[in-house]
Amino acid sequence: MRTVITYGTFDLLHVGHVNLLSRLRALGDRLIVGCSTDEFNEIKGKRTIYPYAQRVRILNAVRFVDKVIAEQCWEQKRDDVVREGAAVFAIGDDWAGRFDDLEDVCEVIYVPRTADVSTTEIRYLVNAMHADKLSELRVQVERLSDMVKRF
Ligand code: C2G
Repeated sequence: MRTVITYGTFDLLHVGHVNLLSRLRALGDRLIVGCSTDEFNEIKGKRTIYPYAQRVRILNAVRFVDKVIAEQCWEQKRDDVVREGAAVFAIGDDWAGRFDDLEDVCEVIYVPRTADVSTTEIRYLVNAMHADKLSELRVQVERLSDMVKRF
């Protein structure tokens, strides 16, 4: 049983995350995901839309994921790798080089990120759509109030 382990926030799960989870699962027979807790995201300086419990539930629904654990700090990876008997630590190549120190306990692999998709971008697009809707509503309210004034 070849276990692969990875870590991340996985907020607003999107195709970049699914591509990564699929690729990592294919590296072994079992994929464990360390999902960043809300408290750890504060340390990472990341704001999330979905709270930790929802992000865990969504990850558990992904067929490539076999087990989800809490990621509470940067330093837990080594202990997790040993406890879970992980043969591979893998993560997107935006982290290339950052976790090479784990090479004495497991293989370290950085896989290419999926281009042109990110949680940040999705949040921006949703906000922009919301802003368009708001300005449309504002125009309609102004038209209505003009009509009311005329009667
Ligand atoms: N990812 C990807 N392609 C994207 C977006 C994300 O392959 N378009 C990958 C990232 O490289 C990462 C995983 O999906 O491997 C999760 O990404 P995030 O939720 O942004 O997690 P991150 O903030 O990178 O947290 O200790 C490690 C950190 O917890 C990683």
